[in-house]
This record gives sequence, structure tokens and C-alpha cells, in this order.
Amino acid sequence: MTVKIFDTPEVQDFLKTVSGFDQSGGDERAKQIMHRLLSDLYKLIDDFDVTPEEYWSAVSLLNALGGQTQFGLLSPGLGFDHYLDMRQDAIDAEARRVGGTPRTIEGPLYVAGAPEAEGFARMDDGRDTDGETLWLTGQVRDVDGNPIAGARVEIWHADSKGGYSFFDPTQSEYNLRRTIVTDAEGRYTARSIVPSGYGVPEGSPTDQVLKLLGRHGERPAHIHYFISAPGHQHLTTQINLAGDPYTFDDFAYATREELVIPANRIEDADEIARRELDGPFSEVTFDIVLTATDDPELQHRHARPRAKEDEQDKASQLAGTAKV
Ligand code: MBD
Ligand code: FE
Repeated sequence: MTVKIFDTPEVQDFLKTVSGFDQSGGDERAKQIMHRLLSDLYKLIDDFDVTPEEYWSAVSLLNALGGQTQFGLLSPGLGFDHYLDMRQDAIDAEARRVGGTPRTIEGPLYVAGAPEAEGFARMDDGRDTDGETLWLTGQVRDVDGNPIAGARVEIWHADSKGGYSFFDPTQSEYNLRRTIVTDAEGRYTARSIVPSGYGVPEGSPTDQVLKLLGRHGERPAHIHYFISAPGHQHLTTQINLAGDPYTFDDFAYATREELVIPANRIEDADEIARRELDGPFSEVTFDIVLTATDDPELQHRHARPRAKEDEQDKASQLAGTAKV
């Protein structure tokens, strides 16, 4: 087929009309962005001779994604979350906010309001007996190496089956989710369990898209962090446990070399006794360096719909999350 109509005045005028260019109301930036988006899609339909069957199957897939609030899950799979990080890295480099621990994506499975503790928290409820004990510790410092006392270290991760509390209703409330405030030496310590990797639900709309691309939906075992302290830039990051088959094959593209951390297996009886455990455990040390900033906006996480983030706005809470 050789039909090409995109460049005709009729189509070009139609795009302006559809984008509200002849209307006085609405939002100017929204109009500009919609015009570009629609133009790119109209052109794609023309260039690839997209058939009505293909178009309507795409509409159906989008409806399925929305119905299961999975745009927040497909988004990292299509690299948007990592792309936003790459842009933020470039913005930080230009502003010379450098030398800190690298950021990496938040993901769709954060839940606001986890219990807070000073210095130490136990994160697991003791019910996941398949999960080996994890001793997770580190120091928060500034770029000159000074410890930051009173920093807020928020940690969340999956259980031994790769499931996250709240999204997995079989887990107890806030299981594997805590905020730990660093002690006088800037240290935080958590007792938890070693997480497993996460896999996109089999047969879900997100899985269907990935399969079309010949890709998998697996993430390596990882642990999410938000770290903040007055006078410093808020950091969203994760560590990936070394040695997982997906450490360097993450469907969400969150792996960064500096964030791959080995878990040390400790079998020494004295060490086990010192931590009041009854068997071998894994220890992970993750120190965090925050860059300085006076800009109050940069000291907090950016706005995004998050589960339980804003009790006033329940309807949109889950918009950035995923039913999994
Ligand atoms: C996760 O646990 C996650 O961190 C991301 C980015 C996507 C899906 C599940
Ligand atoms: Fe995750």
C-alpha cells in the first residue's frame, strides 16, 4: 500500500483542530504536547500502514493496562523511568550537584506511611520462614565524608516470593517497609529477610506488551531507598544484590554498577549469637552519599501518585502504582 496522507493540508489542519489550537480555553502546554503526540502517532499510522484491526487491538490493550492500573508497571519496562533518571542526572551534572550515590528509579510499589524507628528497625514480621535473615546497614554521609545524623532512610522490598506488602494482601500491613532515622554517627541498621526478584504477572497486559517485544518481565533481587536530610538533595535509589541472574538483565533498567552490592553470608557462631539469631544470615552494607543543596524543592521527593501518600485523594492514589 502506498497511501500517504499525513503531509496533506487537510490532515495538518485537522491535527490543529483536534489539539484545540482554535479554542481560547484549555492549557497551552497541554495543547502543544498533544499536538506533537498526535502528529507523531498519525504519521506512524501512515508510515506503517497501520490497519484498523491493529489500531483497535492497541486501544483494547491500553484499556486492559488502565483497568489494572499497570501503566506504572509498563512505564519502567519501556524505559521511561530510567530515561527520566538520565535527564535528572544531566540536570544535576549541569548544576554541579555531583559526587553523591547514584539515583535509580522508584518503581510503582512504594506505600507511604511506613513505621519509623531511630537507628535500628526490624522490617519483617517473622512469618516468611523461607526468607533468610538479612542484616542491612550503612552510613549516610555528605560528599566531604562527614556523617549525617538524623537523615531519614526509608526502605522497602519484596518478600521471598517477590511480593510487596499492600499489593500482596497476604502480607501484614507495612511488612518489609520502614523509615529509619540515622543515629549520631549517621548509621542505619535493619534486620529483615533477603528479598527475591520480582516478575511481572504472567499473562497481564504488561506481560503481553513485553512478549510482543521478545522480552521478559523479571527484576533481580533489589531493595528500594528514599534518603533525605535537611540541606541535602533527596535521593531515590535501589541496591541490586550481586549474583542474581537478572542483576544485569533487569526489565526495569534500574541496575547501576555502583548499586550492585554483594550479600556476605555469615556462618560464624559468635556473629550469629551477637545478633540473637539461630542460624546463618546475610549481611549487606550500603553507605549513602548525599549532595548538598539549599533548594527546598530538591530536598523532598518529587510529586507522584503513591499508595497512601495523600489520604485526601484516594481516587488517584493508585494511579502511579500497579495491581500485581
Ligand atoms: C518492582 O518491584 C519494581 O521495583 C519495579 C521498578 C517494577 C516492578 C516491580
Ligand atoms: Fe521493586
